[in-house]
Amino acid sequence: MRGTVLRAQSGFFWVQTEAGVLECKLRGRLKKERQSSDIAVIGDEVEVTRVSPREGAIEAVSPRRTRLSRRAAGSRGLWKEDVLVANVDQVLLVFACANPPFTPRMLDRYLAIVELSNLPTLIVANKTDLVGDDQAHAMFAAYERIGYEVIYTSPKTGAGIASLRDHLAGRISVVTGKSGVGKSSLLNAVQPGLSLATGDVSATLNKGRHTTTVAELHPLSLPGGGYVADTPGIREIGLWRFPAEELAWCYREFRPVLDACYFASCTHTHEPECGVRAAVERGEISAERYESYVKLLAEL
Ligand SMILES: Nc1nc2c(ncn2[C@@H]2O[C@H](COP(=O)(O)OP(=O)(O)OP(=O)(O)O)[C@@H](O)[C@H]2O)c(=O)[nH]1
Ligand SMILES: [Mg+2]
Ligand SMILES: [Zn+2]
Repeated sequence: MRGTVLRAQSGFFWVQTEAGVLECKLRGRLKKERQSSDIAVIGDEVEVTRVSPREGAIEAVSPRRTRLSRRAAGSRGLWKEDVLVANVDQVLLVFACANPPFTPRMLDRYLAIVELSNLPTLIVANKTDLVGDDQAHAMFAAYERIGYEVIYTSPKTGAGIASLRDHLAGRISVVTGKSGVGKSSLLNAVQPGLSLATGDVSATLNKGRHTTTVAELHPLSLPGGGYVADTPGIREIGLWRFPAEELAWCYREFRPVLDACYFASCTHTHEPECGVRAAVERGEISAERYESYVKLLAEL
């Protein structure tokens, strides 16, 4: 049978199949072939055989369409890729228009991480009721101009919930955003009873407590199905070992002018004949986004 991994913990995998959810282990053969901790992760499409009414064995894992991964410490000072979720269709970055206040710099950080993973992004501007539609649109206009899709929502008034539902239907989505922006409220509005631990988990991590997080895909009862991934998300991935030379490419509106730099290794900060800085001067790249790039680069 074909199935989708919903949850993985200590060598056990909960796989959604046409016969319901089966608790599975990996066939020994798979473990020998690939000596890694992420042979199967949530979101993976797998082939299972049933060994009892509720149990199965994972025989094969299909090639991943996309992945959300983290760079983890490897042996001899090297890093290794640690896949958190497979077959991710989109990452939802949830921000509140107010309370907590909207910080474009934080959005830029998240966007850079998602761009590096080559995953589509949907920006969710939540709590529009607190500032009004006009101001909400003004706050995110710069991101729409550079080609990001933004939806404007408020679980309080119901605004944008139908649109959010359409975007989630039939896809695997990772939802992230800092504590208090309204992720749980939004998902509850989409599907009552659906509440994720995302923010709570990152809040715990920030306090430095050590918690084992169980990543999980929550099935959606929407047309075409769909899943929302419950993971610590982008925060946990962070900027650790982010390749500085790829940061400019992760600012998507910089891409068309990167060829115009005189130096192939241009960092776009001080070099002469820099295509990015020329584009900032011509007003094609916003000064805010450029400053945000320079600050983030310095951090890396
Ligand atoms: N005014 C207003 N308040 C909202 C809206 N959405 C959520 N809230 C409130 O914002 C607070 C935080 O919402 P949550 O849904 O718990 O936020 P969260 O992102 O899940 O937070 P964590 O779980 O801590 O990561 C709650 O008091 C909500 O009632 C909204 O659209 N408008
Ligand atoms: Mg929450
Ligand atoms: Zn340059």
